[in-house]
Amino acid sequence: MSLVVSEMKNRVGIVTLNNPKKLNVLSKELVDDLVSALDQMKEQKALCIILRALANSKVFSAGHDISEFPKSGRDPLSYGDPLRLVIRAIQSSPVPVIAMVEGSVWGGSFELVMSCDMIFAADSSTFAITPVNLGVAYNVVGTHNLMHECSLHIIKEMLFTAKPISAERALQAGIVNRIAPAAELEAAVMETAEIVSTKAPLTITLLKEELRVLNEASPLTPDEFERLQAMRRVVYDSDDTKEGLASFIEKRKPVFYGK
Ligand code: YXS
Repeated sequence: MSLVVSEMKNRVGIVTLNNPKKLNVLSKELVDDLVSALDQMKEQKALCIILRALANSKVFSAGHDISEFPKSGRDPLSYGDPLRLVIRAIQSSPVPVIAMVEGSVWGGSFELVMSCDMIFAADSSTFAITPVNLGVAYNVVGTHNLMHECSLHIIKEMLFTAKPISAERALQAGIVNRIAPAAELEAAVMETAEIVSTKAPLTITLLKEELRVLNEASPLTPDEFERLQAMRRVVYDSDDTKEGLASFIEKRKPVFYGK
């Protein structure tokens, strides 16, 4: 049974994360189903896509499936890994993807909703990005994706504390487009999605791709990239990474020693 449910309403595609038992963790299995659902939407010529969880979800997604992290010594977020695949699938979708957020958003699923073209959130939702809780060597493209969407100070606060921020703060920070009471959220998102689906699709696809390419343009030299990769290797090879992942599994607070 697919961990993602999709349906079409007129020319709007609705893709629902449907693994509440596992808090919609971005496991390889769920990501494979999510990428297939996005491909299906393309075949069915959806003109706008809504990405959501089940109604009244307490947790939108608990982020990367921690049990799928490599034990150690391997890049946990390399180009072909599930989180990277699904982020690129959303960014390269030819039509706008609107994240409709209810519940708490954690870790890689924060980057997932940030990679969407718009974010509409229930006023009770929260957002957290948590590599510092686990000692994860977040990857360069992922960090680049996060820094565009709001002020560096806000994203540094979120990254360095791993503390969730409220929907209200996310709205003030320009992270989300709109917040609404959960009961009114679906109607607000559908209204926008339906408007988008009546506009010139070729122009929308062109604008989305122009904005993606311009947004991602960065004067990063190959030498600088490799220097950052070397820094990442020190992290993902570290005892701290092992401690972060073990502490989560053992349900205790991690103790990091910076090595
Ligand atoms: O004890 P059991 O076997 O029932 O399992 C528990 C949790 O271990 C499990 N679980 C997860 N398993 C794998 N990957 C996860 N991300 C994950 N999150 C939770 O689900 C079962 C129920 O969890 P529990 O008891 O904590 O539920 P709760 O309702 O009390 O709390 C829900 C959460 C989401 C607030 C809590 O589970 C939580 O804080 N989860 C971790 C959220 C998180 O830090 N995610 C980031 C994952 S790493 C990632 O996405 C990025 C790579 S990064 O690290 O860089 O941000």
